Amino acid sequence: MQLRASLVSSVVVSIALVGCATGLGGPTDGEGGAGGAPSSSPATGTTTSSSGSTTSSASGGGSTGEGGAGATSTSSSSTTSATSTSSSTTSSSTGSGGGTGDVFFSEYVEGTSNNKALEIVNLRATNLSLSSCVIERYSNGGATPTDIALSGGSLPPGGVFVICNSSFAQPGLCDQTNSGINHNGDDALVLVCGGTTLDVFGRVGEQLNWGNPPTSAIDATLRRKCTVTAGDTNKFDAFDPAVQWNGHPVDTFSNLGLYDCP
Ligand SMILES: [Ca+2]
Ligand SMILES: [Ca+2]
Ligand SMILES: [Ca+2]
Repeated sequence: MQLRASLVSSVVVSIALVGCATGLGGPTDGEGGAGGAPSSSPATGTTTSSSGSTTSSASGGGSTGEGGAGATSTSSSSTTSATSTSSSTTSSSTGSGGGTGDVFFSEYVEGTSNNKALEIVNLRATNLSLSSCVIERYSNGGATPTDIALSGGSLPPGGVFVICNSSFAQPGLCDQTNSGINHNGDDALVLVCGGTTLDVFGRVGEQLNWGNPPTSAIDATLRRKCTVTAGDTNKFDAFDPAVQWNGHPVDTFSNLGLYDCP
């Protein structure tokens, strides 16, 4: 399938893969490309177009970047401490979706133990300076946030950035780790870049495990619906994750670092 895919035009590949994306989705390729890369993945390590085609069964047009990001983040997997590698973000420069929206949370992981992560996508037409951004965590209905600064370089149009708890089970999927990524279902999370609120998960001031399984803020992985192209900028209105998110089983990591929308 790899060999064949590399010979077929990308248009045909995209169409074919869109068809199977919903059914099979990320599980095989997401994990193979990113999680499996450190030990043995011959397919996605170094090549460009063929690795893009291979991983695109999970991610469509943004695949080339994602493959690269998974491979590069291998280096960060050896340093599971508090900082990130900026190289992992620049490698996602060929991701798709740039210019079609804004910057927002594209995935939320509230897993077992310390398996907490957030994915941010840049759908702007311009680069995003990650150092201009913070995630504010309002714990347990509190009104005062704890700030988690993003580190790394520039997130290009269509690029995705993954920040995880420092003890996340698959650090190779993370562009940055920080012990402050420790939400457990009743904590509002706000993405602020350049002083502007770009997205809000949850409702500030309210302590609630928002939603219901499988689309719940607790014990689930949530991915933003493709109809969403900009964040929710209201911190204080009622929050129902089912409106803008799709739920997946707890500890699903297969789409971290990927953005599948057309
Ligand atoms: Ca909490
Ligand atoms: Ca809101
Ligand atoms: Ca994702």
